[in-house]
Amino acid sequence: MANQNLISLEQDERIEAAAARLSMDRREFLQFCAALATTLGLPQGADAAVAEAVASKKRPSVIWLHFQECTGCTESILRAEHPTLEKLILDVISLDYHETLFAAAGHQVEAARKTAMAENKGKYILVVEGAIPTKDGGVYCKIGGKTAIELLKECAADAAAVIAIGSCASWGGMPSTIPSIPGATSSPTGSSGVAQVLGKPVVTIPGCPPNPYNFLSTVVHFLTFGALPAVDDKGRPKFAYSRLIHENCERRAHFDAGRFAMEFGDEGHRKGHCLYKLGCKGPETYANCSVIMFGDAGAGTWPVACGHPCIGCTEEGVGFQKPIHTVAKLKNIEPSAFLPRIVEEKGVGASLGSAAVLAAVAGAAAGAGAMLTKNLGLSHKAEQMEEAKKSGEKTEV
Ligand code: FSX
Ligand code: SF4
Ligand code: F3S
Repeated sequence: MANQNLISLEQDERIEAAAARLSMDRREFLQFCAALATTLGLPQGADAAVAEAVASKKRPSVIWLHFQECTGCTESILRAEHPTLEKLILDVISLDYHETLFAAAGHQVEAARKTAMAENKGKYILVVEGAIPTKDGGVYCKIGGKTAIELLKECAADAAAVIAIGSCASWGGMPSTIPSIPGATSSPTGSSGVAQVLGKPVVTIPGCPPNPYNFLSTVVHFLTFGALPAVDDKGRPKFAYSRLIHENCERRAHFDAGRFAMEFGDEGHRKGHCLYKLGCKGPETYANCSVIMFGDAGAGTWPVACGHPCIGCTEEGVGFQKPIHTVAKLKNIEPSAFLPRIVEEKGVGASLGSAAVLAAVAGAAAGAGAMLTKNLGLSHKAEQMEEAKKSGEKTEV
């Protein structure tokens, strides 16, 4: 357990009630909150504040709009394999309007949105999923007779905070792709991001779909401190998007040693070598996929671990814009601060000496934090290895 304040909370009735709601025991609940605090990059001791906020603060009202998208953002939140994540998200927010999840339709659902907005004026969080079509007066996406532009502006006016979830809402994402036809300079419907349409910065959680854990952590930050987390120049929370995927990728040692998969299914691919030459955009994509995996679903559940190059889905100008097999631009070559080195094959790899020196000076604190959160996703692997050991199977890492 991380600290004395957190330990003392084990006997707290609020913690007991929150843990029961989430079908966890108290210790599991506190450990989960400690991991959330670590993901958020909070100093030691803040884990107790996070646990208290999650257990006892009034759930913020959330109005969730859908525009041009595939609903993958919502799906990724609701289909998180680890049931805790989905339950926790629905426990920490009061989802007062959500077109996909509402059983009601038509006027009833419009009335629910208006009621939630009026009752929580100035206090609700507006979450926007999907791009906003801006061509031809916005006629390409209308809900209840209003264009997406009108609805967005109306709902944003009295929101305490606006979060653009997914790459579509962040900058236009997939729908904003310019078709490769002569003379085309924009997408067919002029798909734009939330900030562009509102004309002011908003928090963005890009990814197609985004990692639900990053959404949860952002909301928990709001709940704990009454403010959204620090963001970069694209509105992305720094706790999740300040490192390149390549910095903490499990295949990084192969990159450093010059061992690459050259084709899908070749020997290098089968051996888990680096996917750079297959077009992996990890070296120019900022996101924490390689650290926290995806959706808290366990080891091996992020694109690169599955054997597919990262397509840069969180990065404007990369995802849906650069061809998948185009080799990525190397933004920096800092090696991982915490990943162990893979044993070298003699005579292979030229850059190990310099990589090792750089590794030694890389941020140890960030590495330690990342390691704790990474463990959230490693339970499955640990279980598998344990089972394999019991049955006498040989395991390869
Ligand atoms: Fe889909 Fe969301 Fe991609 Fe877009 O996620 S997963 S097309 S980011 O808006 O629904
Ligand atoms: Fe990992 Fe891709 Fe970087 Fe290779 S290029 S180390 S697969 S992020
Ligand atoms: Fe997207 Fe790449 Fe992560 S494709 S999910 S940013 S590994």
